[in-house]
Parts: sequence; structure tokens; C-alpha cells
Amino acid sequence: MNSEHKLALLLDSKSLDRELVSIAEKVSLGKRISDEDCLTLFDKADLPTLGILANYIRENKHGDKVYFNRNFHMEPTNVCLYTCSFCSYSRLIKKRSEGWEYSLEDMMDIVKKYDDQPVTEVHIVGGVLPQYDVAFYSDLFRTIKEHRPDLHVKALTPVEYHYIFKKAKISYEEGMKLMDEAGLDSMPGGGAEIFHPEIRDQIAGGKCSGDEWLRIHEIWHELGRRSNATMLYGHIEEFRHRVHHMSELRKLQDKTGGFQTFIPLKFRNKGNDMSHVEESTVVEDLRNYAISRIFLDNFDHIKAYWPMIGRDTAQLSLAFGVDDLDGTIDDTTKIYSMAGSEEQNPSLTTQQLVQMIRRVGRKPIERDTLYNVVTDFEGHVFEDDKKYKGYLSLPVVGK
Ligand code: V47
Ligand code: SF4
Repeated sequence: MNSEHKLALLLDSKSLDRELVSIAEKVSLGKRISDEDCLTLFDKADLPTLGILANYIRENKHGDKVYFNRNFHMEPTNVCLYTCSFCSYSRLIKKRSEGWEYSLEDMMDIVKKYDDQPVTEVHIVGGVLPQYDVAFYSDLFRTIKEHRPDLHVKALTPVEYHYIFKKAKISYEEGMKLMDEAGLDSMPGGGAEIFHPEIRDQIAGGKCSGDEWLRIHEIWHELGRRSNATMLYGHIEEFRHRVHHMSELRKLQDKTGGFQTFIPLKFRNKGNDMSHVEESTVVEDLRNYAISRIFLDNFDHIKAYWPMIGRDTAQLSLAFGVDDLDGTIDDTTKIYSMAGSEEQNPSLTTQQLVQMIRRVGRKPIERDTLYNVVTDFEGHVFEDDKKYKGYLSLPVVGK
């Protein structure tokens, strides 16, 4: 049964809550749901219902395609001036000696390690420290581009940009223009956490506000460039805060169209000041993916960051609105393993990622950062595919 038939059955159902029927009707007609509808989904909708709605939208947009890219991460430092209570990764400036602080040369040594590998993107993010300023990052972006012009530099978030522009006494507009000229290609989605001040003031350690985060993305989009957006969920926020967060993103996207992907990030509670806060369940994680797919009608992609949630949940998420699994990665990020993520040493080869997608009946597509197709793996045979043979004919999860 395809996703359209399932939605038709849902609409016919006599037992479905009336408010949910009205939301399902909007979805079937391709109409936008309101903030109130979104809260109703969080409050009332069970996982199977959400799966039918989200999968219908996901398959209309992307069919069976699942995107991933080949990237590596670089983290200049894990020492940070800020004190976000969910962060397991940063070392306070007082404990500086326990952390790392790379120079431009150290960073370039990392870039050069990938010289003979077909990676298309470097993802750069880390702690905030005074020596990592406008001059440092401009030099870094320029040097990377001189060394490897085709490598897409996806770097830093409004958290760093707000800090370095303030320190340099330049406006956001001037600052983002300088970054553009230095070689920045796009911005990752981090630092968003939860925009609502009721929550942000408690967890975000004094870093940029929700409005400042949104404004820096807006300016970047006005320069004709693209970025991603995240939401750190499953801690002390309520559903209404998630709705507010996604609603702010949807409004900005209506204005600029510059966001590519929404990435819900599940809060992990190991080794941070919020270890007493229980983590969300897998059911809640899947509900959250599905609701974001239904609500964010103007976002092309919903990404599940597999190192954080693990491979099994990542596979499941593909039936709940997700169409992107981030990258092959290469054990180069410590942000999540230190917070207790499923994957302690996240690393998957292209073949493993392709098989992971095929095993749930979807079609793997390697993309670049801007979603141009690099390789369509349709019909592609790897040398030792035989061991996966039994799985390749399985129907798509949920079909
Ligand atoms: O902003 C930190 C999150 C983010 C924890 O744009 C935590 O393609 C859960 O934004 N539990 C940074 N999350 C990472 C990020 C990202 C990741 C992958 C792809 C992209 C993209 C962006 O990590 C931070 C924060 O929200 N984070 N600590 C934690 N304990
Ligand atoms: Fe610093 Fe980022 Fe950690 Fe906050 S989340 S303490 S800004 S490294």
C-alpha cells in the first residue's frame, strides 16, 4: 500500500480525533498547518498517525530518495567562554589545559589528511575563545580555499559570529560579507538550541539570543547563501517551545528561502550539567521528526544526524519524514560522543551508509552540500554486496 492509500484510510477512519482529521485533511490538500495544529500534533497524535502524514509529505517531495554527503569535521578548540548547561564537550576557560586549541597550521594538517579522499565538505565548529577572531577565521577559510578550492566550507554558527563581530566592533552585515569574501560557503545549523527566552536563558550560557541567531542567518541568506537550522529538544522545554522555535524558522524561511535542512538534535545527558534530565524516548524522537516534516512545509529536507541517534533509529526515521542522513563522517567530531550519543566513534564508509539506506528499501543518493547529486547509487554494486543480498528486496519500512 502506498503512502497515498494510507492517508486515504486515515481520513476515512471513524475513530480518529476530529482535530487530527482536520489536520490530516490539510496535509492531503497540501495546505499549511498552523502553530495551534502543530501543538495539537505534539499533544495528541500517536506515532502511526504521524508516520502516515509525514511519510506522505516526504514521499511527495523526495520519493524513496535518501541523501547523504561525504564530509569531515574540524573543531578548532573545545575550550569555551560560554557555559551552556547541555554541553558535554567544552572545557571552561579555568580548565583550559584539559582541552585543545589548534593553530591555523594544525587545522591545515587536518585538511591535508583528506587530500586524496573524495570528500566534498568540511564542517567547522567549536568553542568560543578570543584568539579565534575575524582575522583567524578569514585566514583559515582563505587558506583552505587556496589549498582545495572545490572543498565546501560549512563553518561556524551565529554563536561564534555574534562574538567575533562584536569583538571586532563591526556589524553583522559587514562581518558576514567579510566571511563570504574569505571563502565561507555555507553555515551549519548549530547554536539554535531553543529560541524561546524562557528556555534559552536557562540553558544557553549567555550566548547569542534566538533573535540574533535568526538575524545572522537572514543576513547570510540575503547575500544569496544557504544555511541549515537545528533544534535541541527533549530536555526542559515544553511542546509549545518547540512549536515557537519551528514557527520562527518557518517565518524566516518564508522571507528568504535560504534554509536547506532542518535537523532536530536529541538532547543527550552524559557528562554535562543537565545529567539529571531524562532523555527522550525513541518514540518521542520519531514523533518529533514527523511533526517537523509536517509543520515545516517550506523546508526541502529533514535530516537525522545518525551519530547522535544511532544507526537503528536513523533507519527508522526514514519512515517518519527524514530524507537526509548527513555524512559518512570519519570519527572527527567529539561533540556527541562526549554527551553519550549512540555512536562513540562515529564513522561509516560510503558502502556502509549505502547499505544502511538500501536495507530499509530506500534509494541512496550522494549529494554535495547544496544537494546537487554527486552519485546516484541506483544499480551500483559494491564488491562484497552479496552478504546483504537477502535484505535488498525488502519493502520500504511502513509500506
Ligand atoms: O548547537 C551540544 C548540539 C549542536 C549536545 O548543519 C547537543 O549540517 C545533544 O549543529 N545533546 C552543534 N545535542 C551541531 C550541529 C550540527 C550537527 C550536524 C549537522 C549540522 C548541519 C549541524 O550540537 C549545538 C547543540 O545544539 N549539542 N551538546 C548534547 N548534550
Ligand atoms: Fe560553548 Fe557551544 Fe558548548 Fe555552548 S554549546 S558551551 S557555546 S561549545
